[in-house]
Amino acid sequence: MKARLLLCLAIVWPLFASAAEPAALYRQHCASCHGADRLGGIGPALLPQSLERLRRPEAEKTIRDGRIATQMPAFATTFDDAQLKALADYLYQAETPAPAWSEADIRASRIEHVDPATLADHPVFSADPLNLFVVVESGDHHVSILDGDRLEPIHRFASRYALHGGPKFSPDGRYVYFASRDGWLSKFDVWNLTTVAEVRAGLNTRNAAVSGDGRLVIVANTLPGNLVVFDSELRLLKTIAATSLDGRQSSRVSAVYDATPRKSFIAALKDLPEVWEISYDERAAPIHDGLVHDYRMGEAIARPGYLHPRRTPLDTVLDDFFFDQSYTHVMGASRDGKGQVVNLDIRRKVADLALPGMPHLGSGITFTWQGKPVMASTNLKTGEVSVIGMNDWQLVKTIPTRGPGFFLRSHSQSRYAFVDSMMSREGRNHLQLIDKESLEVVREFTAPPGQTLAHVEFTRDGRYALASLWEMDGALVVYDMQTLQEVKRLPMKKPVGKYNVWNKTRKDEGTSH
Ligand code: DHE
Repeated sequence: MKARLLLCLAIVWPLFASAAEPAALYRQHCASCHGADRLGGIGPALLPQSLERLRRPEAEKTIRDGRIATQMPAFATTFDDAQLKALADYLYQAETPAPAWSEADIRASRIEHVDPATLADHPVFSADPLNLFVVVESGDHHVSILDGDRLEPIHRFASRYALHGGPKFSPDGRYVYFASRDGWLSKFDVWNLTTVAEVRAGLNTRNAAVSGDGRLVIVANTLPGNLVVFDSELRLLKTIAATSLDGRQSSRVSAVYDATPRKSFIAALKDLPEVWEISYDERAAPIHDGLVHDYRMGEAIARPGYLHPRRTPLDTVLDDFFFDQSYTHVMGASRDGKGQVVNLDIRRKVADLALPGMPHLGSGITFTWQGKPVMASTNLKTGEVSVIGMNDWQLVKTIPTRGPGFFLRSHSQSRYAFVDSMMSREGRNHLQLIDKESLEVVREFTAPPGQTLAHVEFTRDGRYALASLWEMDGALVVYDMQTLQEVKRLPMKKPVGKYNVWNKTRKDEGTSH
């Protein structure tokens, strides 16, 4: 009898041990850097939402081998294979209940690195402050500032872990705001080349937007599902929960963008088919928390009110979207490939869009073709660029490309647009040049097989285009847009994106806003 009991214990015990082990391993080896609650510390957050971009084998490799140029050590000799796998499993499991990030947490996280009163009110360098480039280097989580005339770096600094999306500028180009996937919002003073303040707006963030007057910054979060509004010093003004009208269903936020001519932010929700317009026009009703109740009871529907969402119901959710140049229409798409046009004035869908696959739409462009305004977008599933007329929303042309692409980029002064093939199985090493008049691919730039060439931004005059050789020992590759020849290379650590101050603050039609 005793022998049978021991045998049972021998079989069952390892199950208990392995169930308890990963959490204990995490506490012992990971918590000091990544936080006891997995919300991050000097290392990034280790929640399933934060790890969405990291494939399981990559996560295991990182635990085993560490990460070069960071403080993440290698645990190959600390954990055996079973422990390593169990720990990786544990990291991909959601915490229940889901971790919270309250207004008090947001306020407590704010860091003021510099007293703004001590900063110069003019650039501390001689380069044209409106022709600078901000380059996000995800290889070692740094940002470089380039002089756009000399095409040389003038400054480099460490950023938060995993910045994502385009950084957003104040209208005069002096400040730039970065959002990290872990929810950190950083304000950098470009004129003084210094980070001024930071705040953690959420635990998992989609993107950020700056109001047209530069007075407000808004962050769209997926964890918790909300929008968080700050003043330009990153002091919390308001959180807006992304919930249904009756408050019963909550959602993640897909993205938020500024619509300067409307004096509002436009947001879409990932789990609710609604577009929100959040007015920052001070002539709208003042902030008054009671309005939330008024709103829910239907009273405020015709009057959005300052910083209160006005909802436009849709048939399907929007995962991402962008605008026509007048900001009357939102052109959006859902993950299942349903494109639609929403008129923000009459507040309903006015057309379907022929966009196959889910576009990385924030990277769509608009231009004039044969006297007509058109939009163009890649999509993440098929190798083609769709060009659609914005008068009748009909497909003008489908341009076949090397493979599914992420980014489309042009400039109002250039007849060309660049498209990559980042999602192609055959290779991500081609950038193709589309002639905006003939709507044909007219040229190709190629990196060695196995490398990635993607994401372009033009200088303020459209004369040069800077592309990313998206490798750890990568580079910015500069093309002369008159001769279409490579003229320069600047070494960079996986430069994911670059943003020209002039193009962004003037909202050039060829770039993202
Ligand atoms: Fe992005 C912008 C969504 C994956 C690099 N990406 C954006 C924006 C959105 C978005 C909504 C616009 C935000 C803005 O600028 O305000 N991205 C998504 C996704 O839904 C998707 C497919 C899955 C996800 O994990 O979120 C996704 N994005 C990626 C990547 O895998 C990329 C290539 C590498 C990375 O850094 O994660 C990537 N996204 C970028 C970049 C921009 C961006 C470089 C800014 C483009 C610009 O020129 O403005």
